[in-house]
Amino acid sequence: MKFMTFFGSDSSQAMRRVSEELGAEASILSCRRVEGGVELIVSVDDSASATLQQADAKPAADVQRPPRNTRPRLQVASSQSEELRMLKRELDASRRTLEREMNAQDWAVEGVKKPSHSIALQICEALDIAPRLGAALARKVPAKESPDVQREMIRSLLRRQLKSIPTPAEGVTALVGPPGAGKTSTIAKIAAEFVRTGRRNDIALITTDNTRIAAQEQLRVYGDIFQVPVHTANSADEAARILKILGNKQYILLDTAGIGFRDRDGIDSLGSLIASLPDIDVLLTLPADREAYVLEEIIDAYSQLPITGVVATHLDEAVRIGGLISMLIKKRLPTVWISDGAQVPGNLTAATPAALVSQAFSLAREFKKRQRATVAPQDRDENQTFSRGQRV
Ligand SMILES: Nc1nc2c(ncn2[C@@H]2O[C@H](COP(=O)(O)OP(=O)(O)OP(=O)(O)O)[C@@H](O)[C@H]2O)c(=O)[nH]1
Ligand SMILES: [Mg+2]
Repeated sequence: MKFMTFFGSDSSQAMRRVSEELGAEASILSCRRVEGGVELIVSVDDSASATLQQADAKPAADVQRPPRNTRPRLQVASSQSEELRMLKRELDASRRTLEREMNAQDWAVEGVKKPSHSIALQICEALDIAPRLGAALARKVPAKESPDVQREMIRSLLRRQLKSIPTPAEGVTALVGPPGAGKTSTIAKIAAEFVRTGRRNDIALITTDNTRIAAQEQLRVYGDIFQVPVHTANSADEAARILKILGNKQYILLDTAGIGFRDRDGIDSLGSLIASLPDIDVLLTLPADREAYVLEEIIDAYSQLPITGVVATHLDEAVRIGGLISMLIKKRLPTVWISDGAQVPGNLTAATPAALVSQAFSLAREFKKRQRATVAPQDRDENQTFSRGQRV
């Protein structure tokens, strides 16, 4: 076991450095605020660190870097015992807890730096807005205003910073994103809406997902139900050929295989597929129930694709969506659709900044209520985040 120290200007940057250097499985032993930022100490398994060091120690010309998907990561190999896998799960859970705690620390620091803006900061914190964006918003809200006015100003600032674009209804749209994000369901919901509004003959579906046995079948079942044609393309050439044949269709939706943000090779080949097809609109499907730092990893990994907008899914399962909103603002990504349930047809609406912001406030209110209900009366004063928190 070896110990390594990482430094970042804030907790998110330090965490990102750890995951860039060591993959996702490093275990974080401690985190502390130091001058100019945050310091993380992580433990590294010796065998993995040795492999990494050997690769790095070779002269540049000799370095035979393994393919990206076989790059040694600090992963528990599948041959290792169930006990180790459980340990890994526990470490993952503590990593998530640590991230939340560091976020809280970041908020505390912002509060100390700008005590006069504490009401606006507390509102942003309750929404789960990323600390840096929260601090920037709070700076724009005059501290002398009443809490109600400050809340309305934050609402309106968020609405102004978020962007949405009209839902596409012609050309070709590909849905991309991590596994299980809701790409196929969203495509089925859009197709169902075309059928409901008498445009069955205007639409066709193509799936390029040949990674899972059931993936193509899933879209075919929807196609059968709605009587919408579904085509399968197993290569870029095949996709191009099918698109040509479907030239008479007004709108074509392209379903793609779910690719995790660490699978750089997978995203590279998806990028090549998209690049080989003419005039294609690419929407990134983002599950709103993931933490902001996970969403950021997904967005960054997919940024090599010409993403024009986002389909925000799993909104019904999100505890708060300040993280999603922060990432959409930070990465300047407009939203197109919002999916808030698994039901097909249904549970899909055109996204607007006002709807997202209003959802963010109502989720934050529910979250705060639940927090209050679970904190014993004698502990309420210690639960600073919510006992001092502003009404949202
Ligand atoms: N609660 C909820 N469930 C959803 C939503 N969208 C999709 N699902 C469910 O999430 C699961 C995965 O949805 P899919 O549409 O298959 O996701 P996908 O992105 O196509 O998945 P892969 O093809 O495996 O990458 C299914 O059980 C869906 O019913 C949503 O907005 N809310
Ligand atoms: Mg799918």
